[in-house]
Amino acid sequence: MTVQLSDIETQLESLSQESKSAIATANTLEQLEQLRVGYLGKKGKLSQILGMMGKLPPDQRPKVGAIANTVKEALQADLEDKRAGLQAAQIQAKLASETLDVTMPGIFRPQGRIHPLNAVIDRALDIFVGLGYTVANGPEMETDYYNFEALNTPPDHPARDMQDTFYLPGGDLLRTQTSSVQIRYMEQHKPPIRIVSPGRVYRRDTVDATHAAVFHQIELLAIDEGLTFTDLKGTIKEFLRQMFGQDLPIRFRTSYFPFTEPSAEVDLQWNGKWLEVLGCGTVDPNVLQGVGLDPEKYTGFAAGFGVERFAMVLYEIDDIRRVYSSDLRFLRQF
Ligand code: 2NL
Repeated sequence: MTVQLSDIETQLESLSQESKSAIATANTLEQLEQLRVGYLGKKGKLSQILGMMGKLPPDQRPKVGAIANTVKEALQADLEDKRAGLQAAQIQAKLASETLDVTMPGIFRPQGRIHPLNAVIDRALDIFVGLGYTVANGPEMETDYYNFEALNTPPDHPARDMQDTFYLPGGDLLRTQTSSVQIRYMEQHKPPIRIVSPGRVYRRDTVDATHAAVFHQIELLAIDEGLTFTDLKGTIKEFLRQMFGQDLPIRFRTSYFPFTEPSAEVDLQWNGKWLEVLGCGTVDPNVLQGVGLDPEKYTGFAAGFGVERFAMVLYEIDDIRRVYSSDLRFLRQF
């Protein structure tokens, strides 16, 4: 079979046409590479056509060679143009997909928040730590000794009544105050002592708007040589000033606790009314003696207050039961 020059020319022409439109419609770099192999590869269409050149008379070969070269160069140029175009488009698409629109509205994420009781505890502890106090914790289940006896509370004291205290089978009880923690601390540490004890306490109160059977108390205790009632007054005044964010009028009223002598209750003027906010006093010598401290050498002061009461005053909460309701409509207000 003979090969005509015009046949090869026609084939080269149609290869040129066909490749142009094929390259134009390629959508990906992978497709383009397949086209390159198909046209320009070792077994590609161009090679196949050139293979027929050997069957031409020698004088006709240079002309075909020249045309083939032109077709090849045009093909390479088209492939390169398309490759550059596809690559640019790929980068554009990547950039577009990764664009961050900083003006878009944010996504709402419901946030947890600090419970009002914890907010009061955190604030109070921060203030006392700022005054040099250490936080001390202890058990909620106590013996009669740590809850009452070591606190100079006689066996016939009404606080020991079954009506007021949760007794456990076996004679232990749920602590009615965190003073028990402070007795334990004094047994383990030498003065100077400055501690603050937050925690849950238990009373057999009838639950109403201002009483709960389980509530929270913070007590502070300072023991050192030469501490006076004046130190207590200054400490309480500074604590209340920081707690309420302003210097409110306060007054100390004589009171009685088995574990302090003298004892006082502190009132604070708030929205035109006197509110009782804490109890305090000079540590009774019997309490010091009980933990092995010489009352002739050491003196101390102590105070205690209810966290719920502070929360109710600070956040204007009308019913203590709301504080434990876990009602999000209530808790979200703080
Ligand atoms: C209140 C106020 C108070 C204390 C707690 C205390 C602790 C030790 C020694 C002496 Cl270890 N006192 N704590 C003192 C005064 C008041 O709490 O109204 N309690 C019934």
